[in-house]
Amino acid sequence: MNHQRIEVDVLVVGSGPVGATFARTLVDGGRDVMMVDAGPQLSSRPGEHLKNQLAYQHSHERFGTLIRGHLHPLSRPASTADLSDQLISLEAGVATYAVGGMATHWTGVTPRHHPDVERSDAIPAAEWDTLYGDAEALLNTRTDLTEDAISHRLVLDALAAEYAELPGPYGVQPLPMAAQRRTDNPRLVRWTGVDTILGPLADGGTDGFRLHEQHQCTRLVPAADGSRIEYAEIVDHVDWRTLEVEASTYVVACGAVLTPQLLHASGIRPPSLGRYLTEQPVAFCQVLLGDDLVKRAATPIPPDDLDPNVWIPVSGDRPWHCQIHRDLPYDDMVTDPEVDSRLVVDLRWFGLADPRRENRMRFSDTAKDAWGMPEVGFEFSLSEDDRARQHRMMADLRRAAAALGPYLPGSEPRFILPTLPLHIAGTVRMGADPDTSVVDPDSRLWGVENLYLGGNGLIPTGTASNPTLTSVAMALRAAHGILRSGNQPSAERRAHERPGILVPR
Ligand code: KBG
Repeated sequence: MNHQRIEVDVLVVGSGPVGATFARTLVDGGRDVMMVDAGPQLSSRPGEHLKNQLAYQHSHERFGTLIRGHLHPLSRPASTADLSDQLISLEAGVATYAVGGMATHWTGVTPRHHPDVERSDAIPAAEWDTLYGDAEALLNTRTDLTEDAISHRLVLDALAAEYAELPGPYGVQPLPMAAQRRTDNPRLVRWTGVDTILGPLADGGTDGFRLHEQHQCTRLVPAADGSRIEYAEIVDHVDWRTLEVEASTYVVACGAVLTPQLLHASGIRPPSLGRYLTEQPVAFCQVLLGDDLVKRAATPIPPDDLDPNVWIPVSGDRPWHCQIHRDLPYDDMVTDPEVDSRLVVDLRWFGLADPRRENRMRFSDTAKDAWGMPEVGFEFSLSEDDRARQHRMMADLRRAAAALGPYLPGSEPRFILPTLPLHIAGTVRMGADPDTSVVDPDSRLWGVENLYLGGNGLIPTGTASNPTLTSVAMALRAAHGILRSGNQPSAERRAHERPGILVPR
């Protein structure tokens, strides 16, 4: 195998929405950026949403079959024998290895997190509005995607009447979606992918930016005193060679599981690495819109009507996120050809689990996964408080369903064991205390002056809403911080930090 040494300003590991946010911001700020992804590029424009292809626009089933092949198991499946009483299990967690990461197939649901119930105070409260606004612009988040769809209107009105007591900002409303109707053909939707975030960088030919598919970062090599990263080892699976990439700044944004895995593999093991893990329990059912409801529409629902996208946000005494839409079928679902799919609606309620230190990932020092990286496992349970909340959430799901119509036979209310939602967070959490967090409020790893992390793993709080918008907002803040700081840690910061997170290899 050949070896080659490369120098860049910034190395970004991981090309999902968060890695792309760093890349775009840093290139726009004049930095020379190399972005690598272990997975392949699946579309001609890098990281495009695969549902933009006509073949998948109008069939959840066909699209589900396609992306199932892109979901790689993260750990060896545990016996399911003892899972009957669990609202959630992580053993079936999956990751996407592809340029664009999960944005090659995501639902695009991009709500802001509730300021008190969900948001972290690691970032000053006054900054969130601007950060969210910028993140929404980058992701092309909007609330008008399905405004003229008939079933959308029916669902919106029926639920607004049912939940009339909810105050304005927390009442029934359109779901914020990172997607837009095409203007050249409004029957089609352009879903936001990483190509959207990269903007002109996705067209190629931009000085100062290169993106390499099938380039796997296997190790960050720290200096002997652990204070900085000296280079990164990248295995190029296309030309079968190893690159040593020397950068002034390293950004690792390869998901809430693979990011701590890479740190562990590199001997970088702060005390909270992989701990305080959270995931969202999901209550789910499907209904058939009731006859009385459908009769309220002035015209019949056309066969190619877009699906509804309706939201009831998290609020103080309702710590769960509600989305009423259509999405990929779960593994246990079989489509009944006799059912009129225009009338089927999914109700997905996402719950919140409090961060607890004992909920964690484990890394093996002997067993390797398919990528030659330390095999991961999970220890995760819900507290009594978490469980009580989820059962209240389930009762609320039934309330909403009753306002829409009968349950689709076989799809009655139940808790979903993941693979999805895949909203694992907290594993490299942000905070003000190096004992209980992995990165500081600038997203910089405590004690390592040139290593920044990004992604859902940084979210330190229990959350119920989809995390991508928040992670992109946090990445924007971090990237602007890198540009401002010139990446020189202050004497004050150095004094606050302690060495010792580096485990000798
Ligand atoms: O419905 C989606 C949801 O929007 C999401 O964010 C999560 O990742 O997966 C759900 C199930 O497919």
